[in-house]
Amino acid sequence: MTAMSRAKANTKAYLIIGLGKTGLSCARFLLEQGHAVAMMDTRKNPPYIDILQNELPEVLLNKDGLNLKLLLKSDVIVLSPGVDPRLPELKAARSHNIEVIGDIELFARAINQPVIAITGSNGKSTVTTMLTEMAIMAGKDIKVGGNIGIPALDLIGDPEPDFYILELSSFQLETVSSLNAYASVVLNISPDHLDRYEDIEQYQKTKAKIHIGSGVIIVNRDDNLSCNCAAGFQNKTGFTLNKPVGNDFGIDEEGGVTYLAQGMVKLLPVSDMKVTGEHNISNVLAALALGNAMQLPMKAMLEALKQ
Ligand code: UMA
Repeated sequence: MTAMSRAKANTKAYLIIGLGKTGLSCARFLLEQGHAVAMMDTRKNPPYIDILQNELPEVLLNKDGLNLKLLLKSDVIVLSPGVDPRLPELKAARSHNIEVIGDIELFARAINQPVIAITGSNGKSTVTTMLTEMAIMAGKDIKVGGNIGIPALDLIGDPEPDFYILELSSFQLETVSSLNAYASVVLNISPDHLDRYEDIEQYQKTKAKIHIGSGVIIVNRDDNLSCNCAAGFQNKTGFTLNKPVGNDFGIDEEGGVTYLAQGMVKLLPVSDMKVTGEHNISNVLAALALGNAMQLPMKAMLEALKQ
């Protein structure tokens, strides 16, 4: 079954909240699947209103804030990442057993090919870009999107790529339950977006949702909260700015030269890479660990780093 035809099987009344990039991608996708779609936005002038009215005039848009009566008429509510799921109207909808999901959950349910999922407080766009370059160098057909700019649902089409690579924010992860990424990483966690979460623990638990499933988990051994996210999972590979243990990725030295390394194997002198700076070495190690989980040839990955 293709990604498009699978979703067509069973039509429902969807209410999308937020007419930004994500909301528009959800409306296009759900209409294409034959579902009934309505939209709501708390802004008087949502950014994509003209495109919606020209391209999808059949979609009713309510701009008077969150209207509980309309919310309760829907089968499924799709939240844009900028909308806080703790809003009382959304709590009320959930208490009426209305499913509240986001675009990444819709995406996960529609696709058949593996997803590589990347989150973290810092460096997620850099790692996404590095991994993309490595996969292209290895000759893979990939599609890249998510928080980095292209909404995930805009990546869907036939034929599907070898891999989807998604940069995911904590906002996007709040409404995900069945991503089951082929490989995933929480690069690091520092206090961020704490207006949206009760505390750092809740923020960390939200980030940890990226790992739910049976894929390979990449863990930053130098970051306690990244390690906490991976607790309880078995299939793990680590990265560290220290000497790596087992099959982990890290840094090793010989004859005064610093190398990227996997376990005992020295891969490439750090000075041969285009990128510089300690945080970027950590990003490179994370990208190598993800690429390794994708079975990308090491030679191609290192070539990408040199270029
Ligand atoms: N908004 C309202 N009322 C609404 C809906 C939205 O006031 O009813 C506000 C939000 O609070 C937010 C803004 O409108 O301030 C945009 O929200 P949105 O959810 O409509 O955003 P999109 O245009 O769909 O863009 C989103 C991501 N934006 C956010 O998460 C805020 C984009 O990430 C992402 O590239 C895009 O989806 C495609 O996946 C941007 C971002 O700032 C780059 N991300 C944050 C970050 O990186 O720190 C998380």
